[in-house]
Amino acid sequence: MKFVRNILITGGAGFIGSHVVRLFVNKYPDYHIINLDKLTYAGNLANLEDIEDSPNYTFVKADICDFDTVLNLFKEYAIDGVIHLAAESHVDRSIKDPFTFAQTNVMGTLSLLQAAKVCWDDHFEDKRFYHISTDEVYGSLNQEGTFFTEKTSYDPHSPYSASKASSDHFVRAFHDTYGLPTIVTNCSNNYGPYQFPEKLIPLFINNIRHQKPLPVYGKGLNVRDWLYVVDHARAIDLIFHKGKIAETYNIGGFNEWKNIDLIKIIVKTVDRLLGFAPGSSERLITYVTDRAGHDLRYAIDSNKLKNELGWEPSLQFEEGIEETVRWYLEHQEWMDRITSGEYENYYKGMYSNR
Ligand code: NAD
Ligand code: TDX
Repeated sequence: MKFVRNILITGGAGFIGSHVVRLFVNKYPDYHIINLDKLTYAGNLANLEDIEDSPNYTFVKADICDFDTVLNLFKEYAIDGVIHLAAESHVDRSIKDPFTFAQTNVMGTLSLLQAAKVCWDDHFEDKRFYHISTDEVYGSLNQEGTFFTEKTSYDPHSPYSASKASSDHFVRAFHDTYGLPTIVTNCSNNYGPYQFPEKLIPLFINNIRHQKPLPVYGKGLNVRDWLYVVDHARAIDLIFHKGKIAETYNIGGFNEWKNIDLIKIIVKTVDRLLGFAPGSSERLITYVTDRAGHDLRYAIDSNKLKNELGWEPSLQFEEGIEETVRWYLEHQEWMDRITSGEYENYYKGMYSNR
């Protein structure tokens, strides 16, 4: 079959990537979606079982840092668009092992940029290199009522955010130096189905289910802006098609929560759905040593995206959390499969140091 576009999505077996792959495969049957993923501990093909046999979908297991393989892929599939999500994504891991973060997030991004540049060979019409990044590159907001805008200076504090900031700079440099048609978006914290249970929301849902301690870093007063992952995928679709080359767009939910308040909502919801006495699992809350360099507050101003492209989150937070908790409780097998083996050892190791 001849496809009208051949799109390389990296990191498609991860949390956000799997939602983006699913959306594109289902919505655009005339696009060929090539999912390039190394399947690290965070990549899981079970996230894509519902679309894996689609005629417009191809999975390739490879490392984005392997330049020759990436270049061959660009040529073999005549790639004309890239949506780049592959990354090491967990801040706590970056504190323990910064090298892997620099390697994948910086060198891997550079390898993709260079492959696009070489393969597209200055024929940039109808081409697009879209890099997915994070609000964490902007640092921390210490004053209430202030927001990160697209003009906020970068001020990353963790090895994770430093590596993402570096990759963002490389992407913009490839536009400014070679004219590569790039777009960057910086998004706030995502939540929803298929998130690896090292991240706050799925970790806490799972721990409440098993009546295990809920490790709250510091005093639980750090603030994050939460966005339902399907709304992020919708924004990516819109920006990939309608965003302006060389622009940056912030994506967020205008939905700030102090960790401890969010945790109490999760406790209430899980307790209700599992038939525990309401709020009884609050006794599992355990304050632990704070994360090193823990940013106090993130809050995104996504008005540019709203005003220029008409995007807004579709789901209210209460609905999103209810749906998310239900999903994890109904997908215990998925959770059990990925919380065994390597992850179990890592998790034990993390807390033995505290
Ligand atoms: P994730 O950790 O769930 O998934 C990352 C995926 O990348 C996995 O499938 C993994 O196998 C793959 N990968 C890792 N290293 C690779 C390599 N060297 N080569 C090929 N594939 C590799 O991450 P996520 O939470 O879905 O985040 C996806 C992207 O979105 C990342 O770039 C992240 O920085 C960004 N982001 C995430 C959030 C969030 O809240 N999760 C918010 C804003 C931005
Ligand atoms: O056990 C925990 N206890 C706790 O108090 C964990 C895992 C987290 N936390 C706190 C730290 C943060 O303030 O909860 C907040 C959220 O933590 P994470 O889920 O680890 O997310 P965060 O560090 O905010 O980063 C996430 O959002 C931005 C993603 O992991 C990044 O990939 C994304 O760029």
